[in-house]
Amino acid sequence: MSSKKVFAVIPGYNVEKTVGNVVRETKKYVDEVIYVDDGSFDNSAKVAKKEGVLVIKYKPNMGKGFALRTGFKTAIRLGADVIITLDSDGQHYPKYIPKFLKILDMGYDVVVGSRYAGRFYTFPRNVIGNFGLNFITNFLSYGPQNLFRHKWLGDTQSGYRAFRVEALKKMNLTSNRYEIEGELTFEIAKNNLKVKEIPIITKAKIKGVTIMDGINNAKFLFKKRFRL
Ligand SMILES: Nc1nc2c(ncn2[C@@H]2O[C@H](COP(=O)(O)OP(=O)(O)O)[C@@H](O)[C@H]2O)c(=O)[nH]1
Ligand SMILES: [Mg+2]
Repeated sequence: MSSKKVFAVIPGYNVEKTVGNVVRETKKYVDEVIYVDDGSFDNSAKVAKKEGVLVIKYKPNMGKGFALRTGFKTAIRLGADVIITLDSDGQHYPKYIPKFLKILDMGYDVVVGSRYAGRFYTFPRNVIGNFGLNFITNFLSYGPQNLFRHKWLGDTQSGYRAFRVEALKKMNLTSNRYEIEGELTFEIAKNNLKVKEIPIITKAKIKGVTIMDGINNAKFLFKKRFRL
């Protein structure tokens, strides 16, 4: 690891079964772990605290986007140079973190873990909804003119990413729930950030965001794009 201070920001909501393992594994690869919990009604926060990581806990439940934004602010205040986000439900394997850091060090602003290995043109194994949301998010973020310039992202909704703090500071993030994934993609495009996708393997979906989350995500970006 370089001399940069690397933080992981991990949001969680009722994840007591998985969060202990996730933060313990993540700690091996970063300087600080921040677990952000808003109103879980199980023992998630206690489990995370037992692992000796920084826990931010508040009520009521505000959503993943709000939790990430809270975590970003705290990490920046504590002197982070790099922030990695990953999920606490066990879908993301922390063992990829060194790879994210290595690529970031090659001069990128953002590294995105892509579940589709960056192969946008092959139809994803997931549902059509996922493909559609990916398409809409790219369209609204990068514009159609960039489709054939290899700018569109293969996975616009990935929760596993690494950011240089200077890049994150340029972003104007406002969303509270799952729209944050699309909004981060939008801000990566708007600020013309140097982004690299790396292939990641994730654990099979346990719960999954709903179609409604997808529609909300698209609606949010549409409003943001056209300043409605
Ligand atoms: N703090 C916080 N974390 C959340 C909230 N909603 C989801 N998360 C976390 O965000 C990650 C992704 O959420 P999940 O529902 O699994 O989304 P999916 O994997 O895209 O289906 C998980 O680690 C969740 O625990 C929330 O309201 N607050
Ligand atoms: Mg999940």
